[in-house]
Amino acid sequence: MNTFASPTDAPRGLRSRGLWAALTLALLLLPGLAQGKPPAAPAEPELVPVEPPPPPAAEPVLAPTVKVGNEVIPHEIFGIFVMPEEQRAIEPVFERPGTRYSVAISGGTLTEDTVLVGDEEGTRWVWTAPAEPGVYPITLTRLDDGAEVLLNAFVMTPSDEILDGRLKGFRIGSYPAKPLRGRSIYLPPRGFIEVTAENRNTQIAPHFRVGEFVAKQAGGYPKFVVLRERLILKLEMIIDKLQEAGYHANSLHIMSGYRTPFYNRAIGNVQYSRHVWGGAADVFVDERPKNGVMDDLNGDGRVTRADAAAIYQLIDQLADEPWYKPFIGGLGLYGPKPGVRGPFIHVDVRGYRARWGH
Ligand SMILES: [Ca+2]
Ligand SMILES: [Zn+2]
Repeated sequence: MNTFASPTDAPRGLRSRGLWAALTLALLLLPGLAQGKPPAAPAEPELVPVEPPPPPAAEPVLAPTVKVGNEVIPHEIFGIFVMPEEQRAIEPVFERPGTRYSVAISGGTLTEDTVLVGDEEGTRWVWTAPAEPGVYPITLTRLDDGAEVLLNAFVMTPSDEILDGRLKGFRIGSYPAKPLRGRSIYLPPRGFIEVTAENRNTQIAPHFRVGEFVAKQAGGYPKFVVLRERLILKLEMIIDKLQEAGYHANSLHIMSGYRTPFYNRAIGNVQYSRHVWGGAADVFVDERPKNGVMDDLNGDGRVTRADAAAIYQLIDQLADEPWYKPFIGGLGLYGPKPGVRGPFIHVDVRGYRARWGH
């Protein structure tokens, strides 16, 4: 029938007339069809040489998953935060036994150990950070296929260099002397990541750069931040889950990441906010359009509290998953303040469940 079909842009009347003529012709030529008999076998299709089908798209080469210290890092680029001369074990995990790797460092020292992975021998490295603060990239390469993990290791500035509440002139303020309910996650940080005009765009995850987490307080570089690796892992996981759920989210806008005690007090926030310990972020999706406020995630034509609730619910639903355990923490829902800001959610990795605003 295709051969009789009119161009689809023909006026409707013309098209139907063409179709009608074709049907009439078919009935005249194929009386068997009109009488309900099976139609004659169609002629052999003409054999034309065909191009061989294209090979299936090559499987993307997945970066090795590595465990660094206590964190499992399923990303090809990530930031780690250590004190001067602190040691961190680096170990490929969930990999085929017998897989071989090489590790390249740009500072500090590296030792290599043989460890048992199941019945097979695997390798574990221990990196000792240099004494001098700065960024020291570490590359782990899987020798079979050349797939790499880049760890941007930040050696932090020790907190004992704070003088009168300032680090190199940047206002930190003072941390509460007593940790909240004696919990160690509320002890003053041991060190601070120095963020400069040169290193602020250093990636600490596929979707995040270190400079995005700097407190929005006055003053130039250098600035300092405190960040927990697990928070960054959680933010990446949230992007994954948003995409799995079908939302258009290739990033999360960090509205507020780290807050110095000085800044946190200035904005009148509670003293024991997880932002002050680098374990919290206030985020929203800002891509369509990129305009500084949350997108219309749920597609109802408006940007409201319901758009933040979409992210909130998605994260809340993960709470019972066994793999989610390391990410347990606080989750807060905030509606828009017209003329001030749009809706957003707060997430943190405090280690125990907290919910508000929903
Ligand atoms: Ca909406
Ligand atoms: Zn927050």
